[in-house]
Amino acid sequence: MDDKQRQMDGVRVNLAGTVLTTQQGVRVDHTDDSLTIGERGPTLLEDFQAREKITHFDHERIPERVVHARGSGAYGTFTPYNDWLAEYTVAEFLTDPAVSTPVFVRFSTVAGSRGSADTVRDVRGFATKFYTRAGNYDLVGNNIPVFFIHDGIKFPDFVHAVKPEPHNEIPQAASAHDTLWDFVSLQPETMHMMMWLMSDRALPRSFRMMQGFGVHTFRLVNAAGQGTFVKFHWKPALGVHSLEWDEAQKIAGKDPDFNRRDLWEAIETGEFPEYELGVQLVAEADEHSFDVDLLDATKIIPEEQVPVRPVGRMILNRNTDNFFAETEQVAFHTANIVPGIDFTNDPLLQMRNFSYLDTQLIRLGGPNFAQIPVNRPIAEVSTNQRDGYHQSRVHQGRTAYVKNSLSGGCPAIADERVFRHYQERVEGHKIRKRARSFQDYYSQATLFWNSMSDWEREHIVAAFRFELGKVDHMHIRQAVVEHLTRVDHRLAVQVAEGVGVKPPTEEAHPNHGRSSPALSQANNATGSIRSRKVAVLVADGVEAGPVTALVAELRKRGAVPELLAATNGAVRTVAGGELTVDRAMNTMASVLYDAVVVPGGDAAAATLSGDGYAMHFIAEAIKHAKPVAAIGAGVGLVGLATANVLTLTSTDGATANEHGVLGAPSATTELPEGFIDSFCDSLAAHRVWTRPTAAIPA
Ligand code: HDE
Repeated sequence: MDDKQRQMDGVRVNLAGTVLTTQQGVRVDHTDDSLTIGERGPTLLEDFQAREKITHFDHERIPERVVHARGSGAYGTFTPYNDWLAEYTVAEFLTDPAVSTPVFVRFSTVAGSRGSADTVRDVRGFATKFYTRAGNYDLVGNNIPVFFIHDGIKFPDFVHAVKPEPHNEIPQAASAHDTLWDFVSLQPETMHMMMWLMSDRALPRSFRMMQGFGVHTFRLVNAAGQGTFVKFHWKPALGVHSLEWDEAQKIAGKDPDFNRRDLWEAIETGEFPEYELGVQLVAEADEHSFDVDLLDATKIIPEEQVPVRPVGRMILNRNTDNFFAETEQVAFHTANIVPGIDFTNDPLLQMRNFSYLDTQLIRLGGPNFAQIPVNRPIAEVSTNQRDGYHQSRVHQGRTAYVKNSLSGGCPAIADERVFRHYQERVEGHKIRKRARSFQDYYSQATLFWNSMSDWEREHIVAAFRFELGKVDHMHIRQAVVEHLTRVDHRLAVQVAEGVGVKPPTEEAHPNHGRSSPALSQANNATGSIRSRKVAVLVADGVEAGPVTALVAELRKRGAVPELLAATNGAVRTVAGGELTVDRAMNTMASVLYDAVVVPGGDAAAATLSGDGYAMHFIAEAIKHAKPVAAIGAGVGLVGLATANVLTLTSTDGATANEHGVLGAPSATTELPEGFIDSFCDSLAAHRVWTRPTAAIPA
């Protein structure tokens, strides 16, 4: 049991073995009918039981978050690897490997409302509450390292633009509409972030397969009071992987809880999500040695310039007991910091330090939200703050002020392990003006574009075409293209051609040619197939030998194969045995899997070839660039499913063909050597993004 669990123990309620009562503890014997006069008479006001129940029900909802309303949370621990960071910070939770700090993490989308789908094109929130022994520290980050704007005063404008349009509340959780792109076209500091948003980073395959970033430059402070600039990074142990856009849209219908379910199931099955915390450090003396301003949250420091140094590991190992009590009521605040960490003058961060506390007051209904179990520090809390809505502490004694003589001077002012603000000399005129050093809007958008692999670029172009193609006003499409030409001329021309506006004629702003390979997802895979879901399509007459071997080996390596057939139950094998079906095909879809296996057996293949759902299942997996393995008669099915648009099968049985489809047509009793390894390699690489899928109907 970790510290946080222990601390929550007094408030957990388990109704097993209890009897039903009212809120006042009065036992009740009849809850199905309200109190009336006679069988058909009016309901009585004195029915306190019904009134209490209905009143409570009427008040069950609290306002959803203005942004990041849709979220999923889990508990875990963070442990530093060693103490190397102690030179830079006094924060024990980052420097003492003997201390495992409990955490609560909430992942979220930004634009959609609480019930919206998980797989929309959006930034993902990655907010971590560290319950440290020195108080709570909240690292409230995103899965994209930069932001749309650089001054917090623009945030309401941005959010109003991206949210559903006010006259008709359309579209839900989508950026492909006029107001967002109107905003973008008039606020070019958004360009870097928009490149990320149009990339696959906005479509994570799993919360367990995305990076996290603190975004702002923060400050570490050591025992001598010296400051060092710091950028925080989370790197997922499973590598960075994304969905395909068509797939993401379909999942939004087939399983709107796709990412939430993935997180929940991973933890339930002991496949604990893991992330490494890393830091980029910049000495104060080097603050001005970059070609961007470190206080500008629309910029990164390329990892090639300042390496990300590993600090420790976070493991999420416990699901919540109650979504509302924990995930909904968790209150993050950028100003929840502990000794050893401090702010910088980043104007976005400064405004957040106001906003998060303010928002909790209205959302959680008063100033005592830190007493809600999920928000309670494990550090001792001893304040003179009193009363207010939902006060649940019973303070004893007659003083609520310092200094005092009546309570022995308690709580006393500590003189060690206290938070001391970093001392920074600041001088200047009071002005309302954009910093000159913030006015480079394009160079890092270009850096991002230059760092992408070919397939990532294709996806970005397709995303711009999709999004702008949904914008009704042609002048907005044109204006965005004019900004894009300052990012990269070829990109702008391709987008313009796709959305029917005038392509920019000349390259007035030559591409600077610099890149940062660390930004490409192609360089962020880890070779693991753990928890990847593989659909195995079966029917009566399946050749069991080879597929059983494949399934067993996939399980052994940590993947999750599932057998799907037209109906639940079992299918008969050629040899007269049975294979248990995990799921009926009509309850699932290929978009919910990472790969598909089509086993052999003539009768099974014949049945599946006549099942439109099965054929669509295969075709769609091919369309979405997923690894596909076909065995024996299954090989023919793959060709059939895709109307032979591509040459899809190789015949040697051990290596995937150029389109990443693995076929072993003559394997009846056992698989060719190397088949399983090839399939696993392909699964670890996640997708065969080079497969030409455009012509495949699905
Ligand atoms: Fe937030 N943001 N934000 N934000 N944000 C909120 O706080 C806000 C910004 C982020 O899982 C709200 O409790 C302003 C950047 C996450 O509960 C609100 C500005 C980044 C979460 C708010 C920003 C974020 C929030 C809504 C511009 C990435 C979800 C409810 C100055 C580094 C936390 C709430 C959770 C939530 C305001 C900018 C990330 C309204 C004013 C930059 C992950 O307070």
